[in-house]
Amino acid sequence: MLAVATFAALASISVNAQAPYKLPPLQYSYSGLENYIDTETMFLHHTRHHNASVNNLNTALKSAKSLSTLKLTTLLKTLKGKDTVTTAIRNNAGSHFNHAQFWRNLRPTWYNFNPALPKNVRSPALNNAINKAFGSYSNFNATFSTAASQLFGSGWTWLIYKPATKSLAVVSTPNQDNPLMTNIVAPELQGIPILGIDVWEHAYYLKVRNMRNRYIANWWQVVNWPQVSSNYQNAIKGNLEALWRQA
Ligand code: MN3
Repeated sequence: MLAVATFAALASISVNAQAPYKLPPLQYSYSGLENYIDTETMFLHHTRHHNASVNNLNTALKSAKSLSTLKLTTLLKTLKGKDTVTTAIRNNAGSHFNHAQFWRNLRPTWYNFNPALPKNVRSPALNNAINKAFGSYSNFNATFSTAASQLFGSGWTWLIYKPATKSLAVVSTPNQDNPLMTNIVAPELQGIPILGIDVWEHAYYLKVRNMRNRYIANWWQVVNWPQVSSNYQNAIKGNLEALWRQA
């Protein structure tokens, strides 16, 4: 009996490899993006806002056991329905992916002065894809910034890879929705997110008050292009979990 019970426990652990979720640590200090994104904003955003999403997701998944065994990206793709539990999972699973990728897509500017770290440049493949979709990097930057600036209320603006056309696009999603949510976001907003900006006021209000455009301009200064280039490769390969998880 003991052997059977032990086997069952081990099986259950491997099946439930995804949930409960944990708050992933930042790969730099809370003060690492100072002058662009301030320490207090980073601390509260990570330890309060993102952490609350992780806790709320784990709570909601207790009422949806079959979803707790899915990978987060599979969960986002398959999630369907408007009931209370599904809505809680939608908001918090979206938030968990969105924030986990957001932190990873940023890096301190002092990294640029450390020759041991990769230079903050886009891969040739990503540059080519940006040029093909937008004409130039500056057109892409302007398109993305305008979309982020004009997003009404709270949400995210994304650079997505569209597998159907093998091309990049800029889209915005409300609240904590994510372009992977096949049954929830509109078809034209669907794709694989490789770079997203959080334009909820909690992401910038402490430092720049209502000046979202200043936040967007600051955010560009700390985008981690080697990471976004890697995200692009993983999007092409369909390695969706690699888009948010720590290696
Ligand atoms: Mn946020």
